[in-house]
Parts: sequence; C-alpha cells; structure tokens
Amino acid sequence: MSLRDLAAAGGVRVGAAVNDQIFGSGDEHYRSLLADEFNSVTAERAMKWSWIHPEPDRWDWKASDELVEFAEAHQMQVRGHTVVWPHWGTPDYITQCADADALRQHLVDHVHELFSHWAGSVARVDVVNEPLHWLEGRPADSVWRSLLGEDYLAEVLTVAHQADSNIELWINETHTEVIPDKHDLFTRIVADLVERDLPLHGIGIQGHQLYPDFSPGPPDPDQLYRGVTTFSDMGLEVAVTEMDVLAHPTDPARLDVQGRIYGELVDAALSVDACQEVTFWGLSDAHSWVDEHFGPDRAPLLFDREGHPKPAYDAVTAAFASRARRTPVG
Ligand code: 9MR
Repeated sequence: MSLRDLAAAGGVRVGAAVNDQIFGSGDEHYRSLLADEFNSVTAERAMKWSWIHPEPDRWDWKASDELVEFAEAHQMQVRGHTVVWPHWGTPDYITQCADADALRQHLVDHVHELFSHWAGSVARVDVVNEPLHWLEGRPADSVWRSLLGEDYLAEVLTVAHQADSNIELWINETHTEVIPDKHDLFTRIVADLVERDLPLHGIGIQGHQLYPDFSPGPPDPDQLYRGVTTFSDMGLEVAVTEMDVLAHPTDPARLDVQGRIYGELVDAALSVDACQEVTFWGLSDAHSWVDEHFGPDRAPLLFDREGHPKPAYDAVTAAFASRARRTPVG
C-alpha cells in the first residue's frame, strides 16, 4: 500500500512541497512519485507573494495553476502557501510600504484576487507564515507589525474570511516544538485569536528538524505531541506542514537514525485526532532547501536522490498505518 492509500485509510492527508522548477520541467518520474504517494501538495515557492504577484499590476499564475490542475487531475488537495510572511517571499512594494492604509489596500486586493482565483480548488491557506522570530520567543519584525500593529494577525484573518469564507485559514509556525519560549508565546497569541472568535481553522507546526546544523534542540516527539495537543485542545485542526529531518553526513548510521526520528515524530503527531495532515518539505533528496542552506548531503527527505524509498519512508508508512488502524474511514 502506498503512503497515500494508508493516509486515505485513516482519513488524513499526506503532503509534499513541490519544487516549481522540477515540476514545471515536466519530469515524469517526479510527477508520478508525487501522485502515487501523496494526496496533498503545497507549492514550495510558486504561491508566495513575490512569485505570484511580484508587482502591483503583475500576476504570475502559471506555475501555481499548473500545480492546481495536476492536483485536481490526481484527486489531491492543495494547501495554499503563503500570504503574509514577515521574513521572506514578499516583494519590495510591500516590504517598503510606508503607509498603513496603502498596506491594508494591498492586502485586501491581493487576498481577494487570490481567493477568487482559487475558489473551489484550494482547500486551505497558510494566511500567516512565521509570525514569530525564527529562533526566539518574540514577534518577528516586519512591515505588517510596524504599520498595522501587534494585532495584524486578526486583521489578516478577517480580510481573508471576507474574501472567501469557504477557504480554511491557517497560521503556520516553525520551531515551536524545540523552543519552549516560542511555544509559550505562540500559544498565548493563538489562544487570544480563538477567544475572540476570529476565523482561524488550524495551526501548522512546520516540523523542520535541522539539528545540529541550525536548531537549538534535537528532535523531540514529546514536545511535538505537546504542541499538537495544545492547539487541538483549543478546538483547532493541526497539521505538520513542512517536515524534514537532517541526516548528518558523517554519521554512518544516519539513515536508520533518521528513520527512527521520522517515525517517532509522525507517530506523535498522528496520535492526536485533530492532526489531519503531515506534509514533507520536498519529495526526494535530489532537491531540498536544506542542502542549499546548511551544506551538501543532509539527505533530509523520504526518498533518495533516485527516488527510492529510504528507511524514513518505511518508518513514516508504519506511523500512517497505525493511524489507519485506529481511525479507519467509513
Ligand atoms: O524551501 C523554500 C525555498 O525554496 C525558498 O527559496 C524559500 C523562500 O521562499 O522558502 C523555502 O520554504 C520555507 C517555507 O516557505 C516556510 N518555512 C521555511 C521554509 C524553508 O526555508
């Protein structure tokens, strides 16, 4: 049984981030692996503001439309990623905006155009990505925070809900499972939005495991479980949205160690009913943002460079199988 079949048997989604260059090149092996093993896709870049709407009067739909059409043809769901992102992926006409009303108008125009284009084909959107500093328990500095104020998340949710109330709205954050201060602040922010009844559907816990290259702590399934239950207890849906696990090049047992870590993390997340999705941040070790940023050969994904399944694939498959045994569909 493929990963996708096992996920479907448990009523959950298994996703992959799609690299627009490889996908767009028409690579048949890449495309068939994607459709055979996954039932959800996230565009790794193609839906970000800088790519899809690089200038106020210019939209570039090609790469994302092609992905949405592919997903429809293969009965896969689409996770839209992302609208407001303090750190990155945002064009200069936004990051250099100096006037709050002008920024608000850009937000309304952008979201309305996106959501009317995507109506019926994009099920959910990470409307805010990484509102906090990457490695510290404090808000990220951005034009959104400086012009619209601390409560800009509420404003973004309201604008998006007015644009299309059928698209699920998500906030996506990273490293909360390895930085306790960050988890605590994020929990307070989300609890406040929920208490005020803002239209928030779910929380994405990205799940990048970059230790020891970057993250302050090693992968910790208990902390991931704590993160998932925190938001599930607030009545929200939860997804692991960008998982990858770095396998350090000098460790001879690295692929087995990586497999064990993957299995424990996915198991911890899927053991909570509210966790409805695990998405991996890429398809095979041939292409990952990890190698570009942290050095070559970190082999962070489920398939090797040739597209063959690794021990990580087997471990993740076992975790999805156990979810399917616990909550069979139908
Ligand atoms: O993997 C993505 C990389 O190809 C892009 O250049 C980069 C900027 O758009 O974004 C990377 O994806 C990020 C994701 O959108 C949000 N969480 C962290 C991911 C890795 O940096």
